[in-house]
Amino acid sequence: QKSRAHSVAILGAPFSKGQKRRGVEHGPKAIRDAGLVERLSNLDYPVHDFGDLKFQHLEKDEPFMHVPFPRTVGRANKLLAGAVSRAIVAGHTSVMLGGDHSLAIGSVAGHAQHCPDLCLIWVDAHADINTPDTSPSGNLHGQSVAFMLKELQDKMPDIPGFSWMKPFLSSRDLVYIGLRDVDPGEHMILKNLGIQYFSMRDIDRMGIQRVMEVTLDHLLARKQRPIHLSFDIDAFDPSLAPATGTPVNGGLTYREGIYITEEIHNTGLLSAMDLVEVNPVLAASQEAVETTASLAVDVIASSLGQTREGAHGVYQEVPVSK
Ligand code: HAR
Ligand code: MN
Ligand code: MN
Ligand code: MN
Repeated sequence: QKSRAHSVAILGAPFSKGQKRRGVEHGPKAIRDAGLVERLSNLDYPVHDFGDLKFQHLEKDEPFMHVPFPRTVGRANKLLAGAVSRAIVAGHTSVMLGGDHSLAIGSVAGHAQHCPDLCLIWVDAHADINTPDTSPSGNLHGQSVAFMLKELQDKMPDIPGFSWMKPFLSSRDLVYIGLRDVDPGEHMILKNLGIQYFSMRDIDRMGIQRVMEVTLDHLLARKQRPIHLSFDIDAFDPSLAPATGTPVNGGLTYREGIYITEEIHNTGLLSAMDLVEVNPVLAASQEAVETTASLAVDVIASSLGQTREGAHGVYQEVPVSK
């Protein structure tokens, strides 16, 4: 079915404390510089760029267990949740530009405040479902989903900075696509909770067309509901998205990535999305930055309705000069 024309809100989230490498806070600027707003203006709805959120710097933020910057990450996500929630209430499709993937906590939580029946599609090389106890790194960008899931509530300690939120998502309302670097504890959780996921091996076996069919059927067959798409640029092969903090070989091709977003657009149910982990500082060259950022723009534009077969609308019939 066709989506009704919907306005788009762009929210920049220049934040990097969900992991230890510098530079991912420059993701929003790199994505805008690659022409995001111009590209979206070719689609037929208003685009509002609300600029960048201003995150507070906390002087004193001791690690919790081996988890760094818990209060800084918690507070940033609280701020982001409010911004996303307001964008949804105002009737926009929310597009959050990261920043690291810990920001999905606030983005999905804010979306869920007004769309409690939302479902989540997580496109990523990583599952980001570690708890502080299973996390090998301690980094919160590898734990975002664990904060959301009701089924993991009793496995999550009280992490300072996160008392503003409660888990809100059921594990059956989540599907992963693109996984190829999953920690042992994460694999245990995926299996234990029966979470639907498609690893790169599954994509090799089934093809991306079938993967999307099963994904959308799993999430939408019982009822139509708002979709949150959380897209980590490292889902793509590093040859396509080199400017990112934790690249993993054997990722999505360009066509697989765009097919995913086209299919999501075609449901007419996309309500909010994240585009995260573009890190311009880690690229080997300016060209590598531009390749990665321009891919991010393609993912967002295609999620919002840009097609590969072109668009009619300008012409009612084939024109002839008189
Ligand atoms: N699984 C590893 C950890 O928990 C690395 C995951 C983080 N990398 C990301 N997120 N870019 O998708 O530390
Ligand atoms: Mn991620
Ligand atoms: Mn990742
Ligand atoms: Mn459309």
